[in-house]
Amino acid sequence: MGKRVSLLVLLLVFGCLVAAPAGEVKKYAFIFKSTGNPFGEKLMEGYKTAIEEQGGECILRAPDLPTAEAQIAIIEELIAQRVAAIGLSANDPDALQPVLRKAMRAGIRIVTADSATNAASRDVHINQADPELIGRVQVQAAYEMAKGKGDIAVLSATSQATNQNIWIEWMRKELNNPRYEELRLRKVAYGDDLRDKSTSETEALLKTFPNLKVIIAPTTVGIAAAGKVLTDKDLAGKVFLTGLGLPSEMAEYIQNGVCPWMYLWNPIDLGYLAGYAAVALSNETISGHQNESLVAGHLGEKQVVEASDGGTEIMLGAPFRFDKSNIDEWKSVY
Ligand code: RAM
Repeated sequence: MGKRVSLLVLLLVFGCLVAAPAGEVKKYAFIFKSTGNPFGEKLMEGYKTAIEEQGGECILRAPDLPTAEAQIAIIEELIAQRVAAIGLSANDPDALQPVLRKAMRAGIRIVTADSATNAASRDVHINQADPELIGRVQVQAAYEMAKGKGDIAVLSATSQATNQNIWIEWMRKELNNPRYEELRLRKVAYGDDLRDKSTSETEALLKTFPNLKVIIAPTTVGIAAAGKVLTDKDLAGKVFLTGLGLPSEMAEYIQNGVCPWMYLWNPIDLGYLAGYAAVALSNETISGHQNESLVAGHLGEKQVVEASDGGTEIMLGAPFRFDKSNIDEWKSVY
């Protein structure tokens, strides 16, 4: 009896290993930058909805710390699990290339969302909004808040984050306009998308630059941490905060005047679009080339276009401005 059971188990295991049964449910993974980031959780929620809507199985992963090394280890595991596609928000544009090329050679399709890898390491990128616009509007907001002059600082995520670095490049280009002659960018600090580090970096900025007028935080983790520091120190109306924030985390700081306004896009839709791209790539409905179109569930039809790094991308939409007039409507959505 025991022998027969183990033979059966052996046969079943062997059967699974040699060939995936026809019609097997495909697995689609998403790897965010790190755990403990509500923006990443919303993004992955949207990805999961898209995958399950299309009959796939979804695997969601994120390392404890936002490093390329940690993401490499996860990608190795997913290659072994023979997933159909990997979606990811990359912690480094180039460091993941060898492991992502290995995944691609194994037939796994790669779609980046939020933070891209270089063009050679992906099939397509899902871009939240035009990076030039994202960078420029934040400087324009700081200018208005500072009434044209004074010290400003940026509180970013990690120093390797592709998305934040592109936005900061555009901030610098905007600052080159003579209009901003009296607005001085004193420092770009890195809170690594960790709440504690973002808090201590904000405190250090306030200490080092006592005349600081505005902090721009192009990361939802950074802006929420800075919002709390400025609120606790009673600095509303003295040091202003703007950047990219989740309405659910920032409503309090918009209401109390610490952050007069900020921007973001819908992270759930961003993940959802990535999920549709992952399935379409795996089913070969699209190959990730320019001019293809993708029907992305409730988001409708989207175009694959050329990206500024020579690869391709699909754009979600335009950044949205949140202030006292609309924050209540959005704080329960994301
Ligand atoms: C943080 C992450 C993410 C970024 C948002 C705006 O949550 O760094 O990558 O897109 O902020």
